[in-house]
Amino acid sequence: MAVDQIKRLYESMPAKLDRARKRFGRALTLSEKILVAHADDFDKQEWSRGKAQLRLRVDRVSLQDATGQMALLQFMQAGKKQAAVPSTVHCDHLIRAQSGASEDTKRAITENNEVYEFLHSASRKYGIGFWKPGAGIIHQVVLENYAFPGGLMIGADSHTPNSGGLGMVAIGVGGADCGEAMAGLAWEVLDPSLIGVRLTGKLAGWTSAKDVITHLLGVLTVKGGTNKIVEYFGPGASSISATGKGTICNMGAELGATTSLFHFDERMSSYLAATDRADIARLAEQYREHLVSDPEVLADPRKYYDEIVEIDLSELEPTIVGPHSPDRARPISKLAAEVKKEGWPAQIKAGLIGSCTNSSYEDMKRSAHIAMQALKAGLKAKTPFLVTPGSERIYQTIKRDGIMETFEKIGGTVLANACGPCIGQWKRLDVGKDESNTIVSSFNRNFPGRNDGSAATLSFLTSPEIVTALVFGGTLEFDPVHGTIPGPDGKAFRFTPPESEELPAKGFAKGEEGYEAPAADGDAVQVKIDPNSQRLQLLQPFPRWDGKDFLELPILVKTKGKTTTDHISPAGAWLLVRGHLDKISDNMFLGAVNAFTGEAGKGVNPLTGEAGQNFSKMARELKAKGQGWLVIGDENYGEGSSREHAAMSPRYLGCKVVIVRSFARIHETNLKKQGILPLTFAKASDYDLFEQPDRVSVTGLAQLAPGKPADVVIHKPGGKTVAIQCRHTFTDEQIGWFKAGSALNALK
Ligand code: MIC
Ligand code: SF4
Repeated sequence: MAVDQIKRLYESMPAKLDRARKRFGRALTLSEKILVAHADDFDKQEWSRGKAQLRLRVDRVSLQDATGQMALLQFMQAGKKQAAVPSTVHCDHLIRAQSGASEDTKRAITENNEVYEFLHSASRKYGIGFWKPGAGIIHQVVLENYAFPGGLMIGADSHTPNSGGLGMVAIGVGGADCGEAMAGLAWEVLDPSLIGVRLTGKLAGWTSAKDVITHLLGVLTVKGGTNKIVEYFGPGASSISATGKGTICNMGAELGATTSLFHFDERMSSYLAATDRADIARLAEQYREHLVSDPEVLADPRKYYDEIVEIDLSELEPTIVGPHSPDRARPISKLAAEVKKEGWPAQIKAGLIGSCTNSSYEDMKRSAHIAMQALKAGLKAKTPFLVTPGSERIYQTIKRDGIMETFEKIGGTVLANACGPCIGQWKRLDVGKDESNTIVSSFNRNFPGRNDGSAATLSFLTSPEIVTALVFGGTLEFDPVHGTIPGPDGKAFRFTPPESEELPAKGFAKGEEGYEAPAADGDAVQVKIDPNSQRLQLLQPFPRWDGKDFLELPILVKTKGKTTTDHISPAGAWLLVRGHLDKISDNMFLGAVNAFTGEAGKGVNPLTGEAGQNFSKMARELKAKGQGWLVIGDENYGEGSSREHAAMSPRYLGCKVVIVRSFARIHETNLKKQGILPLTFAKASDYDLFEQPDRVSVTGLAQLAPGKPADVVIHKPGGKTVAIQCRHTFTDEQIGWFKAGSALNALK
């Protein structure tokens, strides 16, 4: 965003915030200031945390190449000439990690040519900035170029909150939300509750930003942040670099939080200046009082936040989380005992650092500091070590400063500036399929099957410096903070804590940054989609609701336990067809654990009674017969990625209703947007009432109204029925989406 637009926003803030202070009758938190400053119509807007639906005007939209395909296809259906707000597309998710940066990027460009051509031509046409493959991971590139204090951004990726590290409200959403904002509509979100995290003490020694968030995940769990903003403040905050703050906000997505952010401070200023934005830093300094909470809030936070968590950074220990869930946290010193108790394989098969969460200069330098110590002591890495830099700037800078050489000396491979192994784009040949094994990374996600497609891989997440040290221990039983490993001379070797400056002393080195501006005349550009494409398919509108109740629907799947969007619509090889709804729908529920059988990806065919059948295949059979179906789900259903394929595929294959114990925010909205009815049990234990042969009706749909429970009847095989009540969170407008068949239909 141009600096004069930011200036206009800042200039408008004092008056808007004063109005809000008057109306609310109190001082404001930073989150509220940013939301208020972006209200579509402050006076008409109702403000009530956890209740009101906010209509906001966003400053930016960011898209990546996997979810961005659907976002753009939906935007194109709106028939606009240009994106109404500054937007960018980042090609990062489709590069497969195999042999190192340069070959992997070349291969990706050949393999994904069609998709890149589509994204490129659409970007040129609609006034969208285009970041080429290899330019970097969306969140790192956005942090380096676009994020700014006090801004509001949405992005079609759940880790969009990374920009909270620069004091921005940055929210992950589905592609439909992005398409609508780009079409010029106000963007809606539930007025979030606020968690205040008060930081005292100082980060020092081994402890890093990653430990703040992995620790907090242990405290709040993966659903603790749902429909909440996590706002960090307190004297400890200034001991964390801007990129460290980015790490914390990025991984706040794992809390299920709407977003996370820090108050503006001098660490943000230095980062802005180091990334060629000294003008924005100066402007933010000038408007500082509006880019932090009011003094009354800081003096008595409990009065202003719905929850308060206190973290003393000086007491915090390096933390490691996993396997299989990012909230399974413990200090590294307690890991060895747990590994023994649980019988997890202690040997580490791979160590990976980088990703959008942890690939700052500071992260790389601290990791290299550990690697250097080991090199000096003559130690050898015991496991493969993979590094994914977040951007071309980071890559060029670590190359110039000898950091890359250090990683290569310990046998590490520097991969492309892309998501790679973090999203399952990792061609791994060292372990057999279904072979139980352990990996450690500095990434943010560790759901089963996430990195290498194998649910038998146990993935642990921790800071990059701890990952680097573990690579030399080769086992989870090694605690790099307190323990020793044998050196080549037989003597015990102990690492000293990692050290690094936060920003490169010589500034960031720049290579070919990989940005391409949109065409001057968009009208002259044609969007390239081959009608015979195997990768892209133009969207057909979903059918309108026929006005009838849903009667006696079969249960396609009742999922048990964690059902992330990775379980509903896996990534990895399926990324190839993210722009082709029909083809990607073959992956539907491949990872979901069937509550009736315990099997993943398979169920009993409601038409034939046959067991062990693929969900997508069964759904297609039902669809061919004109028979709708429903899904029963567990807690925090749809956690994780923002991919709306997890809602579009079920919708496309005939799903009418999803009833769960609870939803993750983005997925619930995605279901609504695509015309599916998301319900939650009024009584969580009602989940247990559903059995495989049951049929389920949802009645009174014509009277569907905000706040009014929905009536659900379970029909048992003998003719017995059980009536239960379910809740929904539809607003009037959203009921309109349901009736129209999708939000997009309602728009037209
Ligand atoms: C992720 O980290 O899960 C992803 C891959 O970045 C997703 C987006 C996607 O599925 O393309 C996300 O976080 O939203
Ligand atoms: Fe990419 Fe992983 Fe970040 Fe998602 S979490 S944007 S897959 S690096």
